[in-house]
Amino acid sequence: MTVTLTAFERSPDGGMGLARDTRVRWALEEAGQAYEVRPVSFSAMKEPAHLAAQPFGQIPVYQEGDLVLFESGAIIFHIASHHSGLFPDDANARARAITWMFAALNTVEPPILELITVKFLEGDKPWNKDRLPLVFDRIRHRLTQLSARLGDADWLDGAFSAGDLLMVSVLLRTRPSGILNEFPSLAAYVARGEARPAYKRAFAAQLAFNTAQPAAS
Ligand SMILES: N[C@@H](CCC(=O)N[C@@H](CS)C(=O)NCC(=O)O)C(=O)O
Repeated sequence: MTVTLTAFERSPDGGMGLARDTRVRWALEEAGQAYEVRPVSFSAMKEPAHLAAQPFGQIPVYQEGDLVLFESGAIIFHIASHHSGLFPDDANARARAITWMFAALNTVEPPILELITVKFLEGDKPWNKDRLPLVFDRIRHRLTQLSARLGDADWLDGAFSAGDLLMVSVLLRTRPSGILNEFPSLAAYVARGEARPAYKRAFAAQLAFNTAQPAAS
């Protein structure tokens, strides 16, 4: 069945791979599932047709026949559940991989998103210079804990899983800040994720897509 992924017509990051369609592309590549991409403009994202699929007017949206999904975590859970390679066979190990998916999205990503908000949406606010160091400290705290848990292992719990895919994707969003350089083991963990052939294909595809589109007006 054809899988269609809705992505930014032109990502604001210009193809750095930080928009959330990249993590879904990566999961699809790991799963060996071909997909098509449907571009959506910022204005069309807020129109009823898109809101029917994504109630918050965002990307990504995943379509597979009659099934329409939003939320990158739920989409990757669905892909991992229906293909091999992203969840371990053992039931307990699978439950732990799912735990890491939630940890990536619920515990590690929120302070990273705060940084993006502070930098890009609240940059002109008078309190911005006081808030920025607090947000950096919250990220540092989480990265210290994550780094302690990872230790010198390659992946968070045995073999690479959807938990690592989401954790690496979330950590990549800190790259413009440079904060990952303070955590060499996490930087190496992210580099291992980026070195996976499936990630490379996903990154190249989103880059080609974002650089091929005409500039947004
Ligand atoms: N929790 C959602 C977040 C989706 C999200 O924030 N998407 C961003 C792009 S990465 C977006 O569409 N932003 C535009 C907007 O919110 O108007 C998910 O994981 O899919």
